Amino acid sequence: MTSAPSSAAAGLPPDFRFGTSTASYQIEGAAVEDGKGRSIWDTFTAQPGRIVDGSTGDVACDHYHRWREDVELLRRLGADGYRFSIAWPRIQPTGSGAVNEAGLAFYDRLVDALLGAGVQPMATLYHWDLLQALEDAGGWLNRDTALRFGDYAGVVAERLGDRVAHWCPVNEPNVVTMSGYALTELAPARGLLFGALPAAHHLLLGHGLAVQALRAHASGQVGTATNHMPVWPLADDEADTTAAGYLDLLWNRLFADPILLGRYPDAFLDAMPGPVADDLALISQPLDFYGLNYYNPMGVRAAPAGSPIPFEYADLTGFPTTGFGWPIVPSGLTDLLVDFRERYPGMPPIVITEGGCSFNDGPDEHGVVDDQARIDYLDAHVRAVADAVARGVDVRGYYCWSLMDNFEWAHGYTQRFGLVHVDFDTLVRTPKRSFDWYADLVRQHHAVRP
Ligand code: GCO
Repeated sequence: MTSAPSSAAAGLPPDFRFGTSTASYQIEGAAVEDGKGRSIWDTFTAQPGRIVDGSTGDVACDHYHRWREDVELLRRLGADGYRFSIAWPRIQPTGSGAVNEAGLAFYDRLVDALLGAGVQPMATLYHWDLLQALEDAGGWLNRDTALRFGDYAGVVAERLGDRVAHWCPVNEPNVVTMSGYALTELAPARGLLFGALPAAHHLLLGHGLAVQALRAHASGQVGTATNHMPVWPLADDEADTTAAGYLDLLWNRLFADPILLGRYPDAFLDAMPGPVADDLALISQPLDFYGLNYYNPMGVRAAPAGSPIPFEYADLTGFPTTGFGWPIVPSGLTDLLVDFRERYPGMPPIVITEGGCSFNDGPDEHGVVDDQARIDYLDAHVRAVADAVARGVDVRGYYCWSLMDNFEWAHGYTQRFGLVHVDFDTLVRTPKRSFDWYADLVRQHHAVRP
């Protein structure tokens, strides 16, 4: 049995929640089952060259059929909470109008099973799997998509609002905007550069409309799940520092300021479409928590003269890295949390709604997955949260990405983030040593509760 170092959670508040996160397209499979509509990820993964290993989420972890087994894993883990996402295409197969009862019933059963296992459900309403029918009408560039999203949120809230403990309306609106609409790494791969900015506004408007619907029909806490990174200049010179300031505005402030301050950074205000002032009143409705996904800091350098955008992503050096090549910088999380508290004094409590690492360890000859690197990553980052708490930041939870290995978007099944190993040929689940470590951590933390 792997015993967690008791100091890992030392200093965290007694009611601090430990959980894990997943997302519908990344784990469910059942891509065309029970009336589900076509999503932009069904389209994107069918296009040659989009996914590094040519795979799709058609089967993924087959969670749609194996959800009882996965809930049992969560019960064994002893997690306080489980963050999953609801596939809009299962609820409204055309993106509006008629509701698909089979889709709602799936999540109804899942929520009841989680509660039965003593796990608090945290539901994300949008984790990137937009209806293709809505994308064909402009997707998040079209204000109507935000309005449809608000309607969808109301449908889900009416059905699950009495039992879901925490809600995250939109997962990472910044990643959707930057990687899906400005660039072409993720679906729908529009490559619009600054032409993508209206999508940012409509994703945030969708967040606001969903908050309104949840407040009307649900009893749980409402928050966010935005990816935030400290942006570090590669060189300590004016050019790279200016580039870092610009990317910090674009990646972090453009999405946090509207929600937490009710305004856009001046540099972007004129780029936003529609009745922005009215929209910002919706977008900045009070929240019960601010969900923040942290993996690592981001390096940046100034772009060459004449480039369409004034910065270039750049790999940070001098740090250990994950199997994905991402730098491992726990102090970056502490700094980010302290910075948020200082920038947004009146902000609600923070929950780390995603944090984790990719290491591709598999079962050894004894069937043991010895992923010590993941244990070290999680230990260091839980301690980094405790450091931020010691410096006065109100952090209420840490949700490890991910419960199980799953479909890692454009990287297919080549990157493993799970506490549980999945054999994608047999779909057999094998809890890794990090699963046992995390279970011990949770048990030890529960033991200190009054
Ligand atoms: C994200 C997404 C997850 C990813 C995870 C690892 O943060 O990009 O929410 O779906 O799989 O972060 O990249």
